[in-house]
Amino acid sequence: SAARADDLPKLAEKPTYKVGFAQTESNNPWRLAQTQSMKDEAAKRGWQLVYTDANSSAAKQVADVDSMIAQHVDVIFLSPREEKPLIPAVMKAKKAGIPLFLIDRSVDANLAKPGRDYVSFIGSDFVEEGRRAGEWLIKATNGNAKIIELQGTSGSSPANDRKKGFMEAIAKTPGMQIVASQDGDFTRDKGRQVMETLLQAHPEATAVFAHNDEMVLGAITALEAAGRHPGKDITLVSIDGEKDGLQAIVDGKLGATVECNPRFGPGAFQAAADYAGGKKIPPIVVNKDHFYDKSNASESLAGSY
Ligand code: GYE
Repeated sequence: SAARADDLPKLAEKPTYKVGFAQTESNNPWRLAQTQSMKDEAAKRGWQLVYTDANSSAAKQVADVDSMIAQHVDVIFLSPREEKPLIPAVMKAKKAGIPLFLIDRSVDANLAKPGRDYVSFIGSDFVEEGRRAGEWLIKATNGNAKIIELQGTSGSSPANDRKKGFMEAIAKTPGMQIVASQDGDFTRDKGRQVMETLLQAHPEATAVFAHNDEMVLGAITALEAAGRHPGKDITLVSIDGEKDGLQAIVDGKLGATVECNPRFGPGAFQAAADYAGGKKIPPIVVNKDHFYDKSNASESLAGSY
């Protein structure tokens, strides 16, 4: 489109590239699998990878992108921790003439647009993931549940959109009620702590919707410590499909998890190569996600992370 030709930085065709990957944190298996996938693909292609880890700080992540710009990387792959604080990073890369791809998480669409301010967003449809979790929970509970929701990092696109999709799914079923909802920052220990507190306030809870597996695993620990029986007297659903999540399904504690695939390397690097070759990159590239429950969790364990 004209917008691309006029506004977006170009990428020359070269035998090899120096690419930046600005990771948000490394405190869970999903993040580690994503980083590994990016490193593996860089090695496979013989491209140089400038890797940074923002250690759960949006401010550090902005500084990390600054340093990539200063190092004149050819391309930046950014997994923005939160939707608004990473806007400056996107805009500075554009101004510096470095094409940037958002991978896995997105930024506020009112403030920066794919195809105009950055090349493309590559990742899952988080609204759809939340919707699928909600639809599964309606079936599993016959449309009657008092739900505790453990939200992902506040201000992040997966937290915002998973909540949105879940709410849409349960909206037309009056028996589905969210009794409490709190930020567990996508981590296992925060999930455990938040669940412990919310359970004391809401012992009547019969279901948990966690925005990722790590938090649901923390919730299972809290529930068991409180004498509850996950999978028996309370129904749990989450998102990701990491190894420990699949194992919790096999163990009968977690009901289901919607896959969110962390293996971005091949698709992200190919998108950059295509972009250099002058191919038109769609502004949004949606990953296909599977779904895990007791019918397939066991056979999926071997390939998980
Ligand atoms: O679900 C979670 C991770 O951004 C989609 O972030 C990703 C989420 C993923 O920490 O486990």
